[in-house]
Amino acid sequence: MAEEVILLDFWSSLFGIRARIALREKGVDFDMREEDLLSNKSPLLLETNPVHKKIPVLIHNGKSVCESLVIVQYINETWGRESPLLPSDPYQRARARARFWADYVDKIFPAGKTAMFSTGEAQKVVKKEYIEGLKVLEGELGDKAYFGGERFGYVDVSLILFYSWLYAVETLANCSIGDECPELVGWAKWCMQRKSVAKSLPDQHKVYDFMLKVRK
Ligand code: GS8
Repeated sequence: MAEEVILLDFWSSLFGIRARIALREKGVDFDMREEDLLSNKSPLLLETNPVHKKIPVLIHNGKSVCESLVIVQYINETWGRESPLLPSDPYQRARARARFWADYVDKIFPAGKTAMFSTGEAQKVVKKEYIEGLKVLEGELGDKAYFGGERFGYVDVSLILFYSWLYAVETLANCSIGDECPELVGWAKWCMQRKSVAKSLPDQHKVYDFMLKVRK
């Protein structure tokens, strides 16, 4: 029986990006369904994610999985075991390289978002918080090609979303992440060489135009 894989998504969604990349890394064909998040969420979204009512939702042969990091783990365990996104050692999987850092990304990201939508002193504070968080990640990356070493994996999938917002954050929050975190931006450009990433990240200028509209 052919598999049915549906991703409820929204083109500029940071979290949708994670699911898209993981599916493409594993070579899974999927039907990406664009949701109207502002005014008309589909009955399928409300039914499959009744708690948060948010995208992304992965529906695999009728069974739904919510929350982007949970979705990436599900994809990793379901398809392409010969090309894992997470290490096989439980300690490495939990703390040292993977889940801890993916969780850290989710903790610092709201500051980047707030920096685009605030002004004055408040903006200075969140901008500093965001850039400091990115610097911590840059330190963890060190001189490795990817967060897990030689292999593109879970933390890369979790963090690369920051690159699609780079231009918007730099312009709206008046800062240069490229100057502050050159190694991290270099890593992002390196990740963009992968088809799975290039195909899944929205254009930075399109995201900026969208953020301007949202800001208004
Ligand atoms: C966040 C999903 C989310 O915020 C995850 O999947 O990792 N922790 C979750 N989704 C947003 C779109 S992306 O900005 C969403 O669906 N928003 C609609 C709403 O809040 O009504």
